[in-house]
Amino acid sequence: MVSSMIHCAKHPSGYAELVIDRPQARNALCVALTDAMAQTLERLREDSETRVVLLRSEGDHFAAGADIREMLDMSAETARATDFAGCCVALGDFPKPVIGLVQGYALGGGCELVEMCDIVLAAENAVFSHPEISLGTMPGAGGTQRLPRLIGTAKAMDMLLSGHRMDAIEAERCGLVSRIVPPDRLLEEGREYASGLAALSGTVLNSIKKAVRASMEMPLKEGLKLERALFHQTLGLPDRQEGMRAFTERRKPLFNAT
Ligand code: CO8
Repeated sequence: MVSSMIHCAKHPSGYAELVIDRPQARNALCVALTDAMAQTLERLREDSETRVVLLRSEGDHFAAGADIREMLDMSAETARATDFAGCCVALGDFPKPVIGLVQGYALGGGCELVEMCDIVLAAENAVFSHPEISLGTMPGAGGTQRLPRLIGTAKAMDMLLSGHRMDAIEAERCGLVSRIVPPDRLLEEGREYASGLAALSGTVLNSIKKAVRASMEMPLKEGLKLERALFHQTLGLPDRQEGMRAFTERRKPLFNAT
């Protein structure tokens, strides 16, 4: 059953808006919420009408991390048995582009969700931090693995070991954020961005995402091989024919027609 803490609305232009809605607890990521998010993402993964996901939160803050009250008495055995934090794989492995909109705090598990997004639009008041160390724990949904790949070891160590809070400007400068926007423009800019991407070829968007993600894991030679294979594949796509034909006919291409 999908929880009321997660909403999903499909937009006719081809993107889905996935909303974390638990502002009274600063969008803390309790298990019911992350399970619902995983279930929704599984659906969107298979949904041919959804080419892009826009992930955002209600309220003044993106997400204050895992639910500390829920974790208070959790034993290591329970965490292992329930694969606690494993549900975030659904976002980390999502094959279509994900745009994250961040306002206010993105802390701990909230910052890890941001690290799983492909494009991050941050409001000027966004703050990113990994305070797990101050609670006597550590990231469990990819923070120690994705963050250094995104911003480099020096900056990642600074955040992860000390809990250093990064503002939007620092986060953009070091590569955690794609663009900074005024808080009152965040949603509009996000929707425009999502509509723009959704009008492009879904198949090719996914191939680009796959190739860029592979660059974080593969040696250069293997990554280049993968890129070439995916590039060659695009030559057989109706979308590629449409894109190039539209260019020669001086009109706007109409992608995703098949
Ligand atoms: N968990 C549970 N409840 C929370 C959390 C949280 N992480 N954050 C805020 N809340 C609750 C508060 O308990 C409070 O509830 P109530 O009104 O019932 O007392 C309500 O939200 C409002 O909180 P504040 O009064 O503290 O609100 P402020 O606006 O003053 O402060 C902050 C907002 C700065 C976000 C502050 O609440 C805070 O520091 N929260 C904790 C942040 C944190 O330490 N996060 C790390 C958690 S550990 C983690 O994320 C490990 C990740 C592991 C994998 C994750 C898989 C999903």
